Amino acid sequence: MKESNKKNTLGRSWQVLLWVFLFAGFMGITVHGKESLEINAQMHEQWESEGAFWAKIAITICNQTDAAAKNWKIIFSLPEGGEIQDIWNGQENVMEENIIITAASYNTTIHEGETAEVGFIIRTAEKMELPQVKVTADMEERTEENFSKGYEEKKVQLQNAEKKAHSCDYDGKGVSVHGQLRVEGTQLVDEQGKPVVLHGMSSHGMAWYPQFTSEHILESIREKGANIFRAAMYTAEDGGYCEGNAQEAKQLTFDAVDRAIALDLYVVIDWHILSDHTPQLHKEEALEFFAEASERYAGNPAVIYEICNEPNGTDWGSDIKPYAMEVIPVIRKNSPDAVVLVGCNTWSQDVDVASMDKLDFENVMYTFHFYAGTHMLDAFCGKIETALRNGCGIFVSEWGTSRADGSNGVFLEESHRWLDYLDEKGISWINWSLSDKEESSAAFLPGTDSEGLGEEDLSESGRFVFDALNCN
Ligand code: IDC
Repeated sequence: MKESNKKNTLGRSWQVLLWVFLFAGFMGITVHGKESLEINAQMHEQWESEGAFWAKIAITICNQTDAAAKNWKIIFSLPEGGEIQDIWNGQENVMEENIIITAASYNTTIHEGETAEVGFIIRTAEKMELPQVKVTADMEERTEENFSKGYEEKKVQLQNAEKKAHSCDYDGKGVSVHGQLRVEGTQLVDEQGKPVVLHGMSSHGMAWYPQFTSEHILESIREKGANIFRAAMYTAEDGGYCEGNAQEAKQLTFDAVDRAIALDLYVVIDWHILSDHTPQLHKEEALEFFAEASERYAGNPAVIYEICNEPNGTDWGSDIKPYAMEVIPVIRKNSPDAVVLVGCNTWSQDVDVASMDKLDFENVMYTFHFYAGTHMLDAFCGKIETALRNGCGIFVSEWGTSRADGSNGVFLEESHRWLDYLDEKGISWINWSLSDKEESSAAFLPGTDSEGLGEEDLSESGRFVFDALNCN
């Protein structure tokens, strides 16, 4: 894996049209010294597959001026036969031998102190270096109104934008470093009280794809930067815990949890309700299961309990909350410090509803689930923000790059926007799923040998998500 990092500082002028030339090198033109439009281009990863070279490139434009930059364009050329395979936050146009990337519908203007990030995957016949890149933008004319904000105020905005664009609090470290987690305000924090963000992968149904929860697979995700694994134990579907398979389902789950603990990963034990709609339906089994699980893992800082995956067609106040109020004390009796995740109605989307009638327990987080092809960020982030405002910590214990049926897509641009948003909010996430099922949300291609896993076995979703596990 190779990383090159080229940064250029360029001046701006107050002409309506500003041309900025960026070369992969350290060229800078300073016009006004203290204010600039800054471009950062990085080649994150390069790999060889299908007889070609692939590279993931990310370009960030930071507008550090005090005017809006509009209609930006990124222009570069690729060696013969080279092409863009996938792009997010921008659109590709080909003009003779030039590739011109223009804005997506939602980021044509980069306001003062803000950034635009574009990412793409290129495929070339030969191994390549970061191409020379030229960027153009139209700068908004300065008016009294947009100039009146003080430079100091701008500077703080710029520093924040810079932080957002180039850093990430996530460090991928595991239980031996972070220890017992707890919830402070709405933020998950570690034993030292430092905010912590977990990224990881969920199993598919433990009864159906246990081979993708092997030591080898868990080690592979850890190597990619994961620090959490979720064992999804279906309750109602065929092979589910409440369908006459309690012993087998439990054993598969505990075995996987043990492997994750041995690898220093945090691990979520997920009571995966789905077609059973309300957690009340199998409450007795849940109480028994969580009593046993919390006794087995009593005091183990790695273990997090998710007590109902996705209630649907039910009600928070009359069904889910009362269920949580019975299950949480059962867990806390054995494992008083354990973090507990609670699902909400509408497949764990109605965190806003739950936040208006909160649970009266410490160290509880509410789960929000999304599938990037179905649940658009703009339409759903309001629910998260309401919940946060009401003091509820949010944990994305399941999300997919596909549509909500686990298939179609993948929707990488939308996924990217979601992950940026979660990073910004310091929200942990777990992706669905570790399996080779013929559905686009699966991280592996059909027929993958779980013991001989290689980069070529990753599906489009797998490639995207495994890369995002480690967001540096
Ligand atoms: C899906 C699986 C699919 C399986 C189906 C029903 O991907 O192979 O046939 O469940 O068992 C969820 C659920 C999760 C779903 C997933 C994708 O938590 O169980 O898995 N999804 O549909 N919520 C929204 C989407």
